[in-house]
Amino acid sequence: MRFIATADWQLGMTARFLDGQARPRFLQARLDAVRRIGELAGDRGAQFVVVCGDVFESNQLDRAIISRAFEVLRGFPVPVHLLPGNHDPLDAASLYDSATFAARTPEAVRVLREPGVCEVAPGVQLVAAPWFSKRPGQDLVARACAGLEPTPAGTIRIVAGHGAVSSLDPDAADPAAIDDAALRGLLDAGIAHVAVLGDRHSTTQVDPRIWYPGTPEVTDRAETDPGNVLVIDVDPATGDVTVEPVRVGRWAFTVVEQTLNAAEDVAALERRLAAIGAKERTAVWLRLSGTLTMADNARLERLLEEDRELFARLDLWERYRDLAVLPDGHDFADLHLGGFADQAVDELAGMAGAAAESDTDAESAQGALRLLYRLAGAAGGRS
Ligand SMILES: [Mn+2]
Repeated sequence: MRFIATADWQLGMTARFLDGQARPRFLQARLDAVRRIGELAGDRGAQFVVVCGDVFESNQLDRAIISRAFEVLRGFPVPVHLLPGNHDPLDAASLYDSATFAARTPEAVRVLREPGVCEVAPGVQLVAAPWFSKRPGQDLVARACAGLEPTPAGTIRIVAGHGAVSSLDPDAADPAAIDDAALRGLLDAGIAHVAVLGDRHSTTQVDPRIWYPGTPEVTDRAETDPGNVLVIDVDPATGDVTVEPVRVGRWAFTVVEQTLNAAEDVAALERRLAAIGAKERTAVWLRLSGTLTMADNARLERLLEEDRELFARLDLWERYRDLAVLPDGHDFADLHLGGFADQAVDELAGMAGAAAESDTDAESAQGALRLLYRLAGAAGGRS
């Protein structure tokens, strides 16, 4: 029995960090990824798709987002089961209870509203753990599984939940964390064959039978392996589980780190940016450090200005901006650090100027001066 597990579609996510022109493309890209999931389900003979929470970015969405999502889901060849997560919980303002949702729900769409077992195909059950508020205050997966007898022979059972597992949760005291040790125990006891979870946007194997599919299209630069769904096979005879991550995402969020101390470093950055493919679907955060002359900095500014029009985003990551610009004709004498430091600057300037360019002492002296300049806060007029 084959199905597709996915999660965290975050439809309607606005991505303010992208350039204005890129935002509508990104919104569309999330829907395109969903369309590819439907195609994949058809191509691979999956019986259904389960989306483990955060299908929508929030309960307060433009109606057009729901209509456009439905237009895509209407093309799905198999049922698609939507689990409400922390972004789209079944609370009083739930999008799943809105008039728009109710009026136009496509044939293929089923909302997993009830915690516990739900028959999705002959001999196939989901154990759903939907969210009813943003702060459930308890392990919803444990609650959904409570009191279940072992899976009857000939039946396949899949747990579908949302939230951080305790072994990967930085907030160990979070009462809503999913106790993955206990969940493993339930799988060992035959309560279910496999568990699929939303919330973590990077594809993650917690255990060979406990997985986060991750988001099918990247949402944040911190994600390590986004853009996948899972094609999962459960052997009805043996209960063996096989999981295959399949890429459906097309966008990339990238951090580019470069130290810039000379013209050739700017040229190297230029080559690195040129080598990135599909720039219109790539957002780049630059972490630049070093010290440039006015002329080299002007070259850098030109490069960024030109490339900015190609990328979905290309900008300095302000938190990691550590780039200084030397005024023209700067001889370091105006650092005015005082006392021994001034004396050290004089000595370094002498060393840097005296020897040939290839001389490693001169290079280290220049490096030390650039560092001093940067540390002294004389960074191109910024204070
Ligand atoms: Mn999410």
